[in-house]
This record gives sequence, C-alpha cells and structure tokens, in this order.
Amino acid sequence: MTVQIQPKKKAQNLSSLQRARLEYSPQYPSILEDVSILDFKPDGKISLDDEIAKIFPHLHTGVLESIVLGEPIDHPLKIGVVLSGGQAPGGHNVISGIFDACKKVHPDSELIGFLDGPKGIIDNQWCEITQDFLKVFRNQGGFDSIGSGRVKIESEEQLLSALRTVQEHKLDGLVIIGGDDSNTNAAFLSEFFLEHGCSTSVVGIPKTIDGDLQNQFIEISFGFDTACRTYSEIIGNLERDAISAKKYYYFIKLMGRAASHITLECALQTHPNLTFIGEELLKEHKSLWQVIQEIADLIVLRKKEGKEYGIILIPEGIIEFLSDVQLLISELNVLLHANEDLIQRQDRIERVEQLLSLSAASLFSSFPEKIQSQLLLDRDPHGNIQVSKIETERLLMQMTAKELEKRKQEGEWDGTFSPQAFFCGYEGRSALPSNFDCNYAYSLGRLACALIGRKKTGFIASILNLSQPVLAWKPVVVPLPCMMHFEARKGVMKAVIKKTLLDCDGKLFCEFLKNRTAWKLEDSYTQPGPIQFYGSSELTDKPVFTVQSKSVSSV
Ligand code: FBP
Repeated sequence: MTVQIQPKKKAQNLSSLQRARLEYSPQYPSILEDVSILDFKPDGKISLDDEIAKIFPHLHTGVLESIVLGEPIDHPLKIGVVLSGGQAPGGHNVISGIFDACKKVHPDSELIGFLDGPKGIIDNQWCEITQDFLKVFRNQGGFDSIGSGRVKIESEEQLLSALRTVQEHKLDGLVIIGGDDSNTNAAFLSEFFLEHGCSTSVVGIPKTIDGDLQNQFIEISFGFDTACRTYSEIIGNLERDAISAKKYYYFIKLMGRAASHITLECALQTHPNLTFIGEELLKEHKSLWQVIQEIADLIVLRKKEGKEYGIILIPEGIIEFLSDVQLLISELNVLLHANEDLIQRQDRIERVEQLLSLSAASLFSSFPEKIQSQLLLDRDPHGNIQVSKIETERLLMQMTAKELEKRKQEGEWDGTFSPQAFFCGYEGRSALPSNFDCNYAYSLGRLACALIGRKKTGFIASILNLSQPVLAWKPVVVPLPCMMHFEARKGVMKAVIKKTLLDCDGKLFCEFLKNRTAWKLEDSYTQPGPIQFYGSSELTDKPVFTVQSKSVSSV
C-alpha cells in the first residue's frame, strides 16, 4: 500500500526561515562525494563478547572495516528507510543524504520511506521519496516526512513480516535511523535476513537527542547539538528574566531519559545556580530527601545575599538515580509486570500502597496524587519507565516548599518562595537542525548508502573527528554487535547496545565541578541566544561542548 504526502500543500505553510533553510547545502567529508567508488576492507579484529558473537552466527561481527576506493558501482540501488523512536533534529537530512547519494550512484536508484516507524515495515506501509517530496523537508526539524514510532520488530511473526516486506520491494538495503534500542533491533534484523537467505542489507544510523548512544566509535548521535542549543536558549532567557524580576525560582527539567548529558551541556552553556546530575547522585547514593535539603540550603543561602530567585536544572531521569526512589520504582516495575490489571483499577493507588514494602510505601504515600499516578503509567515498549511523563520538577517544587515552611517555623528562614516549573522537552526534539546537525545527519545518510552499495549488513554508520571542520571528519563503519552487552530487560537478560551514562570523571564534568560552587551565589548567568544559521562560522558551525571535548583542545 502506498500513502502519499502532499509536498505542495506543505510548502504553503513554511516560514521565511524555513524556506531559507531549504536552500542550505549541507557539507560532508569529500570522501563521501561519490559513494559509488567507496568499498570496505577488513582492517583488524575488534573486541567482542563471545556470548554476543554466538547470537549473530551469520554476521561478520568481530572485524573492523576501513573505507577504501574500489571499482564504481554502476547499477541502480533500491533502498528503504525508517525513522524509529523519538524525534531528533536532522532526521530529514539523513533521508536526503541517502537520496542524493543513491541518485548519484545511478539515476534510476529508488528510495522508499516506511511510514510511522518500524510498524510501517511490518505492515508494509510506505511512500516513495522523490526529489519533489524532499523539497520541503531538507534541513527541516521533526520527523513528519515519513513519521516515526516505537513499535519493535521483535517477535518471529514481526520479523517474518519485515522479511516479506523487504523481499516484496526487492530492497538492496534498509536504513534504520534510531537510538540504542532501534539499532539493537537493526542488528537482530540483519542476522534474521541473512539466516533466511535474504540479501537486503540492514544499516543503522545513530539518532537521539539524549546523547547516550556514544562510545569509542560514536562521538555523539545526531540531534543532541540542536536539542542542547534549543534548551540553552530557553534557560539563558529564564536566567535573564530571573535577575530582572528577582522573584522567581525556575525549576527546569531537561529531557534525556536516564542520562544527564543534556543537563550537563546546558549547565556549561548557561551557568545556573544549581544543577543535579543523575549519575553523580547515584555515585554518592543520594536520596530524594538529600536533594530537597540541597535545594532548600541554596534558597536559604541566597536569601542571606538578598536574592530570592534562581535557576535549578533537573535531568529528566533524576528519580531513577535516587536510592529511595530507585527502590520504589523497581518494586513498582515488578508489581506492574505481575499484575497487569492493576493500572486499570479505580483503587490502584491504595492497592499499590498495600503491596509495596514499608519503606517504598511510605515514600509513595508522601507524593502528591498526580505524581503517584504518573509513576504507575505503563512502561514503554522497551520496558523503560516514561520519565518524560513524570512531573519531577513539580514534585521537587512542592517538597521544597514543605521543607522551607518547616525551616520558617524553626526560625531558620523568613523569605518568600515563588517557584515556576518548566520542562525543556519535546520542542528540542523537532527544532530546525543546527548547521552541525544538518551536515552530520546528511553525511551519515551518504555513508549508509555506501554500505548498502557494497552489500554490507549489520553495521552502523558513524563519523569521528566531529569537533574539527567538516572536511576533516572521518567516516567509519562499525559492526553493531560489538557495541552490545547483556542487560536485564523486563527481568530477562538480553543482548542490547550499551547506553552510555555520563562519566563523572570525564573532562566536561570536571570543568563543571570547577565552577559550580561559584555559580550558586554569584549570578554568572550566560545567555547563548537562538541557534545561528548565518554569519561567522564561529557562531554557526562550532558544535556544543560535549562534541568539542572529544578533541584535544576543548571547552
Ligand atoms: P529516543 O530514545 O527514541 O531517541 O527518544 C528520546 C526521548 O526524547 C527521551 O529524551 C524522552 O524521555 C522520550 O524520548 C520521550 O518519549 P515519548 O516521545 O514516547 O514521549
């Protein structure tokens, strides 16, 4: 079944800036100019867990491949592409990169997009991607060209449907643009295709704003740069508002799931008064009570300086790192897994309180009812608690207010506490991509096409040296299984791509440590302003600190 999107209608609603961005020509390393002559040759062994290798008997898992020049490919390619999971700025550029590269290989090459995520592959819902179609999506944010979704291709039945789809279309390759879980699925899909004698290559592309898909082969996923810049603009503006009005405490929660990469980057960009880093709280076994004490201490201290305003950054996944809440969440996960009807019950909150251990129940009962209900929400298809749906910023605000009231009664504080809650979340995922993300995502698309041209399967396309100018970027291809390890998912050990949490001994975190005490009382606020697309390259093309820190001369 074919579904058509109407680019002409879409074009009528583009703003002047969106139109100007359509004209932007993404840059890419010169080696990706003509992908028809790119080939890959084995270049040494790569370390791989034996148990993981056994799961992928058909894939060439333990060999690193380097890019070399080969005989040109002179036949058309037919490629399918799918966007998987949450939006990340640059997705449309990956698609444009694949399109332009495959058309250059041969003008009769074809690209089709599977609609609304991996479900589109299972149900064979697709649309043809043409030059005309792409005209309104180049360098634009969002994933609305072909849509995305979180359905996994996991069961034997789903895998067989996917196999039928790629065989029906006679695809040379399928590009999966996704995060750690989607790329894990890409590895299993490529193994399944090989096992069933299907020659369609499966290639992964690292996408997610969260920054947790990074390792020795992936410096950052596309989308992180734009999301951090979007949030930093908002935080910088709120800081300016705070020192102007001098009456509000802004509690700002930042997207990023468990990892605090986004929060740390935004803190370095904006210098807030207090920033929590989930990984540090975990390392120090901090509890929710200790976090509240830290916020209240800051407010008391700043009042002594005559300041009744401030900026507090909270990573989206903070509650998963707090020792007491961790215990509660793990008990809730077990309860929800074992009693599927629990969430539907009218008396679910009372029932949960009865089933929890004493300490978990007492913490759960101390939460406002809204937070209790949010903690009981269904887990996502990968078994993750949906942290973006839990209003942690409001929970911290309410608990801080209670603590301050107590301190007031004890004569320790006599101020006014006016908090405001913000969630920097979905808007960063679909912002107009920065030049960095436009260039990076487009280059990844071109590289994916090169892999498919040479029938390479089970690889992720990546680019190193990203802190340098684009011409010095270094495209690399990496077998997906070598990024995997075993992890408990819904109580069962599964081979998955390892998420990378923030390194509390890393360069960036140390930079933050050097400054955070001064930022508490001094208002060292920095206002980065909106993403710049035009002007000096210092303003337009330099990536965020997280990416810069990967090079020798950093922050
Ligand atoms: P991906 O891992 O798919 O890239 O999604 C990331 C993310 O934006 C998280 O930062 C956030 O917690 C989550 O998606 C929100 O999910 P949903 O879109 O289902 O509300």
